[in-house]
Amino acid sequence: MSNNNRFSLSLSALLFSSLCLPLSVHAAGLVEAQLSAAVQHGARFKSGQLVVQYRVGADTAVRLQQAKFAPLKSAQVKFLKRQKFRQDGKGDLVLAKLTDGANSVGAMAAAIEQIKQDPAVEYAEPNWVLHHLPVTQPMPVPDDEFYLSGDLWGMYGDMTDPANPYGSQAAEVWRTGKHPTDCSDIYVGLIDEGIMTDHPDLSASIWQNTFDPEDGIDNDGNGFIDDVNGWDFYNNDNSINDGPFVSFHGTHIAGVISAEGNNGIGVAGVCWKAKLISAKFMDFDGGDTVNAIKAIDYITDLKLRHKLNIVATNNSWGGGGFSQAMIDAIKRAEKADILFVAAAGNDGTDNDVEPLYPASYTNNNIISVASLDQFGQRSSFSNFGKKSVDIAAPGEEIMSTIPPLFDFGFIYGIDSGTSMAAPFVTGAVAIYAHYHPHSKAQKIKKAILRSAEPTPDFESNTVSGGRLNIPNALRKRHY
Ligand SMILES: [Ca+2]
Ligand SMILES: [Ca+2]
Ligand SMILES: [Ca+2]
Ligand SMILES: [Ca+2]
Repeated sequence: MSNNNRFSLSLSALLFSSLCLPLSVHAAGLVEAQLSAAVQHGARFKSGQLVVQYRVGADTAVRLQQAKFAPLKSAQVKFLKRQKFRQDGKGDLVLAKLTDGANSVGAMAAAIEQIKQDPAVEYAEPNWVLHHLPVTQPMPVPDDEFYLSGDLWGMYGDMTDPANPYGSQAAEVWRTGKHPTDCSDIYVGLIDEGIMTDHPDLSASIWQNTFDPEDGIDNDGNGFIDDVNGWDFYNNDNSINDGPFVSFHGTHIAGVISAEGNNGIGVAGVCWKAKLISAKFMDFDGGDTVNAIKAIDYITDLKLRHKLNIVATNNSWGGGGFSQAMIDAIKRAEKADILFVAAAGNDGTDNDVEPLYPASYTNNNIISVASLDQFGQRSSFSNFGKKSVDIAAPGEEIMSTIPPLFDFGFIYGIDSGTSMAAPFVTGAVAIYAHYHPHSKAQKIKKAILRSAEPTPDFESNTVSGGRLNIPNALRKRHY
């Protein structure tokens, strides 16, 4: 050892001794001061419980029996670790429960001091109360009936109860409670059939156009008189809720995106109460390209005209031939920073070989979505495409909101198709925008695709190679 080292050692020894209080004088006060400081910082100890460490070789049992040291006299004692079973060269460790209690800091300090007077005691300390360390309190599991019953597999994650690793994991986001799961700051265009606007699980999610109240005048000058919830391009009127037979598909999709969660009824969508703007262009027999383009442009214009925070449109439809006019409309949406989420199609075929429009157009704002089932496999009906289908999402046996058909009265039902997979991604876009305000469309798309969970059935036949994982998309850095 060099002189320098010796010098520094003796210096630190000097510093140490000068910083320590003379124990004989201040010991009792010191223990109390330490306990007080801890308690002032929020620490709590179990009333009357002391953890006592005896020195090696101490005859603990005899000492406890003799109870020479007052606080232990009538204590119940439990051996936590016996010396003979220890490898660390220490004596017995016991938990003493003082029957006459020691619930104040003063009483606890006094008990510790008395016990420490026994030369066989190495140390004594309180049994501190410990707790887990969440960032915020976790949110309770949503109380929606079909969430609890196990029917909403598409919303579940690995860690939820009920669980499904192939679900979108949306419920893991709700569970964190990190952000309020109220997406009413986010707007989504539903380019589809109409929506049952008075459905109890959807009424909070239907957009109310404050710029054009119902008064027979086109107050906001967008060319549509009283478009209070959207516009019906099929019938060219302002009613988007034209009965169950022309709202089934649209209502089901609406529920997946933003049905109200934790309201005690029915289902929960990915992004609760995100505002749905209806651009109805289909009836039960479908629609056409011209009305689809009008619907796309209607949503784009609303964003530009009113600065509504419209982040995506959901497009669970397709067919027909190539249309440059539609590509141009989707491009106009892209310029307004609106993602265009599209169902990949239900023919079980390769979109790279046989394109399905609009999902197969090459616009950068399109996210084309395939369907997976609750066992993580590609639905047999789902289209795929290494270059032209982006990601998979739950699309089989999806429980959601429906309008009551015939006289059955059910307002929840199961449906399957890439039509049902697309709204999971649309919901994911919405919840991303809710968590990360002002994110650009391309950033959101990248986050969703790059965080896809690798899934064998989609590895070689989608762009991302996997399935939607919403918490991953929210969490990771994707650049
Ligand atoms: Ca209007
Ligand atoms: Ca009006
Ligand atoms: Ca109508
Ligand atoms: Ca609900």
